[in-house]
Amino acid sequence: MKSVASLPRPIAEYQTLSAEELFARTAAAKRALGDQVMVLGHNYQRDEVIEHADVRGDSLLLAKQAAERADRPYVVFCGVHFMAETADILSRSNQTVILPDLAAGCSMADMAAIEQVDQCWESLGRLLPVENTVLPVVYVNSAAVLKAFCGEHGGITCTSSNARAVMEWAWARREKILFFPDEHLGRNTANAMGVPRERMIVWDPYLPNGGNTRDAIHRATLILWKGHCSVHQMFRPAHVDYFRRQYPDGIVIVHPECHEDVVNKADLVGSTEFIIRTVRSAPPGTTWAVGTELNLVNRLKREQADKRVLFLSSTVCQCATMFRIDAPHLCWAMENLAEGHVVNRIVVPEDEKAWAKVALDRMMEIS
Ligand code: CIZ
Ligand code: SF4
Repeated sequence: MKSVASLPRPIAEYQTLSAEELFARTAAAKRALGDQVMVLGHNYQRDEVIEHADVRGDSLLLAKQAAERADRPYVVFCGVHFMAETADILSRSNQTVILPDLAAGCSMADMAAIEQVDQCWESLGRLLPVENTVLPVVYVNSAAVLKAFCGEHGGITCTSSNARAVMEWAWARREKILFFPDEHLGRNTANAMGVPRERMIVWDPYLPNGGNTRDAIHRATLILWKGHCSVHQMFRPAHVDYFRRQYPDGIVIVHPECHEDVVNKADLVGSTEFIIRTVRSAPPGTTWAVGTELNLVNRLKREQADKRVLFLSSTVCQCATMFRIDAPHLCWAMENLAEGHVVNRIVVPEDEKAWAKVALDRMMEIS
C-alpha cells in the first residue's frame, strides 16, 4: 500500500459507475494490494461482492480466517457490523478490519442494548443470586459489548452451529441460561434438547421483570430475550405446507432463526454452512425448499443446477443490511486502501475486546 497525502475518494464517485467498471476497478485494486489484503464474504452477500471474496462462509469461519491469516494486514469484511467486530476481536493487533459500508448493521443485534441487558441482570439479581444461578449466552449476532458482558459474567457466545453444545456447557455450570438476542435460536435449540415448555420464559426488555411473574422466573431454566431476525421471522408454516403440496418428495431445510412453528415442520434445520453442505452433497434430481437469506439460496440454486433448489417463500425479502455492501462500496474501500487510505475501520475498544475474547474463546474451546 503506498502512502499519499491526498484525501480519500468520496463514495459518490462510485455510485454512477457501470457494473463492468466496478468489477474491473475492484479487481485491479485487489491485484495492486496483493497479499496486503484479504477480502472476506459472508454467505448472505450479493454475487457482485462475493465474486471478489478470497474466502466465503459464515461469520465465525470468516473471523477465524482473519485471525489465522495474520500475514494479511488489511481485512475487508463483506458482511455486517457485528461480524467485522468479531474479526477485529479475534485478529492480531497488526491487522486492520474494514467494513465497506458502516450502515450494514443487523436488526437482530440492535434488539439487545447493553443498558437493557444490564437492567435485566439487575432485575434478576433482585430475585436470585444471579451470578451463581444464571449463565449469559449471547448469539454471535450481537454487539461486541454484549459479548464482553458475557465474558465478564462467566458467560459464553454461540453460533447457529454450536448452540446446543454451548447450552449443554452452560447448564452443566448454572441452573439457568439467559439467552440473547434471538428468542428463536434459543427456543429451537432447547426444543431439540427436550427442555419442557414451562421451563422457558421470554424476557421483554420493555416490561418490568421482562413481563414475567417471580414464580415463572424462579421456575425457568431458559430465559429467552425477545429478539428476532427480521428476515427469518417472515417464513411461515403455510410456506412449508404450500411447498409440500407442490413437491411431496421435496425436502425443507431452514435456519434456526426461523420461528419454531416453521422449524417444527421442516425436515432439517441448521446454520448457513450446514444448509450449503447438505444441499451440495444431496443426490442429483432432489428438490429442496430453503428457508434462509435469499442471496444464499439463489447462489445455491445456480451452483447446484442438477437439483431443484427453491426459496421457501415468494414473499420474504433479502437482508436489507447485508445488501448495503454492494459493488460501489467495495470498490470505494479497495481503491482507497490501494491509495493509502483506510476508510470505515472497525475498532473494538481494548477493554471490551479483552472480555469479548474471553466469551469467544470459551465457545471455541468446546466447538
Ligand atoms: O453466523 C452467521 O454467519 C449467520 C448470521 C448465520 C449462519 O447460520 O451462518
Ligand atoms: Fe441480522 Fe437477520 Fe440480516 Fe442475519 S439475516 S444480518 S440476523 S437481520
